[in-house]
Amino acid sequence: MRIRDTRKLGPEPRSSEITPESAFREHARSGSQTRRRFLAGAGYIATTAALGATVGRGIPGLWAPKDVLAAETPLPTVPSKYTVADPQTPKQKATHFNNFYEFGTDKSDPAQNAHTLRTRPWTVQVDGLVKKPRTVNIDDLIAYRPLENRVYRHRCVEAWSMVIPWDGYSLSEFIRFCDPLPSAKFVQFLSLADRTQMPDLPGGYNWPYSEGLRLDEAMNPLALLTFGCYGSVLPNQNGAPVRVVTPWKYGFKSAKSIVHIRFTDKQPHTTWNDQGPGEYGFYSNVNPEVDHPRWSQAHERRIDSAALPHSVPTQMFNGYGDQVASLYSGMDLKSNY
Ligand SMILES: Nc1nc2c(c(=O)[nH]1)N[C@H]1C(S)=C(S)[C@@H](COP(=O)(O)O)O[C@H]1N2
Ligand SMILES: [Mo]
Repeated sequence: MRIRDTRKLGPEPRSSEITPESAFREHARSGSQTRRRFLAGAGYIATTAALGATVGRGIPGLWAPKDVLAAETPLPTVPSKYTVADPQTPKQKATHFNNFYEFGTDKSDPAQNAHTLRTRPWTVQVDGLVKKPRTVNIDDLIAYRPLENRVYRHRCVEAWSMVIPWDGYSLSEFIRFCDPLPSAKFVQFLSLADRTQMPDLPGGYNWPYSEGLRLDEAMNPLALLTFGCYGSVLPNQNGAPVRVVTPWKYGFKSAKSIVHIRFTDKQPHTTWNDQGPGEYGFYSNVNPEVDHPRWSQAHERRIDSAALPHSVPTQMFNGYGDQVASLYSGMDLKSNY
């Protein structure tokens, strides 16, 4: 598959630069009018004076890293056609019942412990089968495209689910920018694994957390490169400062706190498949007809605005079949679980 971005990305950075700031700025500028207005309303000091003056420190006038460090920092978002009618999960629940094993294996651990994660400075390394390996600054990445507010169902393989408004843009947009070689067939996402920031990093796992997608899955518009939820920057426990969200797959496919994106020609290893190969496959599409060896996947416990979790039937591809089923035509989804 040839997926080079044909749109203008601004001048090529000098070979001495590793970060494509100029290219990201070019894009940030086109949307900057609306964003400045939004940010002014949100209490930001909007200034263009420094535009271009700093390198690798984000988009001046859009992002001040010291502000972004604060929890609850609002993100400028645009409405999205991607939404569902299901009642949303209140933010309090979505941010206090988490899986982020690097901060402990109980659902309440991440909210309690993830404050030790430092999300600035933060870079994402992009390499493997790409035309040009790069290291991208997180603030440039955030400003690269307008951030859509997308409400997705979120189904964990453990059979609980939520409905969460995420803020981000299609992963495909960034992959086009990365310009993978025609030989690239998969993309791997690696999370941060740093004992100094994750003192409870549990033993027995193959850190760093690794996940992956086939490149055509990653290019599906539903796959979201995610920087926020509920209109604000991601809380650390939800995978700050950047994660992936693939709503038709079980939640473990969506790696949190990503520091490295690698394009490969072979299926990358994935943490949960390493952990339990008979229980967690590479594809991990939500499928009510393929049970986990230890429990049924036919229903899920929906955690939403109701006082208590309630059972709802699980939908094939989590209800996103019209958008993703064609990716798997002719595939046996029972053996490719
Ligand atoms: N790095 C990392 N990413 C991760 C996990 C993890 O333990 N570590 N857990 C996964 C699982 S099992 C789920 S269900 C979702 C949970 O996301 P949430 O806490 O934002 O709901 O994150 C996924 N991404
Ligand atoms: Mo999960």
